[in-house]
Amino acid sequence: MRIVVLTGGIGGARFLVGVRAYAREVGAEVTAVVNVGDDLLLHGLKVCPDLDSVMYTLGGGADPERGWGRIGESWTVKEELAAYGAEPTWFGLGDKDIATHLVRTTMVNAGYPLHAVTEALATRWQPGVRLLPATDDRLETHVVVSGPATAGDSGADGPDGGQRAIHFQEWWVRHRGDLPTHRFVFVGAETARPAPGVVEAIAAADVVLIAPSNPVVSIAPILAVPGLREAVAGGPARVVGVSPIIGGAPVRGMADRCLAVLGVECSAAGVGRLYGGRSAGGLLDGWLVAEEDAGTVVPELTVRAAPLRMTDEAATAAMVRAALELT
Ligand code: GDP
Ligand code: FO1
Ligand code: CA
Repeated sequence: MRIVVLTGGIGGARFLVGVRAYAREVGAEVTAVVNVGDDLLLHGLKVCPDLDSVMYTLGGGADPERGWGRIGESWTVKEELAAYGAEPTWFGLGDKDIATHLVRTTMVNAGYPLHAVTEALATRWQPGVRLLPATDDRLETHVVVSGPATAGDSGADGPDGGQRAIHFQEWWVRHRGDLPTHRFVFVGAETARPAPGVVEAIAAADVVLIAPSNPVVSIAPILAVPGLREAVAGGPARVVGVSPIIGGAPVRGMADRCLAVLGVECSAAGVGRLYGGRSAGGLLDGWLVAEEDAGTVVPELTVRAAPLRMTDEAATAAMVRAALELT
């Protein structure tokens, strides 16, 4: 059995721990197609937050509380950079984490495509599933905001007075999204190509799972890569999604704020409708919601309720089993 998972970072990484456990049980092979929209260049280093969250979490090196970066981290370089006033100081790179970015940046500068770099880094971490970036090309989530620009803000003032685009990380990490926000833009999406192996994995899959990741800034940037949405919607595999929203709220993070920008209701039904039923032109055959949201109805979609909190590997594996029973 072959399973493909579309995933972002922290939430998706936790989900993949359950998918891996389930796959070991039934002898399935798993390919994770990971969002690259969060990626950014800083201090000369290429940082890939979602790929790293997934790699560290599956490899046992992630800080379980933060969900990103390494466990047992130190921040000496970060403090030294701040002492030089080297911006941005609002995005902290841990000392251990920096080694990952140095290896990645060295390989990218030597001409290796991101999927090859990811494979090389994963050799150390042995995540137990195949990790593929959605694309090797530049695709960055930027956020169009307005409101007073503060010193050091990136993005130029747009023609419509005061609106400007800032990188998703600046929007989220520096401003916690507390700015008038107009839309999300996936810079580079028009010319990005699926990374080698992605379309093939989807075409060969028995099941495609959409992780309970942030639908707006984790899953949408994957589907924005030309050819990927069609590969999923038009592929042979059953497609099942898992709701990141329980009882009208995200379990953590800012998916509520992102959905509000799109004018999508922050609910299991709202996100189910956003992905849409495949027979109605959308993506999904099945939609797994929390027991709190039992009774959710999405046109043209089979909805099922199950415990949806990823408290540990066994709970998540049970969630995965419930999702696969929808296929
Ligand atoms: P990010 O890229 O680091 O933000 O991580 P993801 O986009 O992959 O996942 C973030 C999403 O995971 C959030 O919208 C959360 O609501 C969701 N999430 C986190 N923990 C759980 C959980 O235990 N159950 C469910 N259903 N969703 C969760
Ligand atoms: N999130 C923060 O809130 N503050 C940080 O300083 C920060 C640093 C950081 C460094 C490397 C990395 O891979 C992730 C980091 N994150 C930080 C988390 C990151 O913004 C999120 O994991 C995702 O991009 C959200 O989807
Ligand atoms: Ca993310």
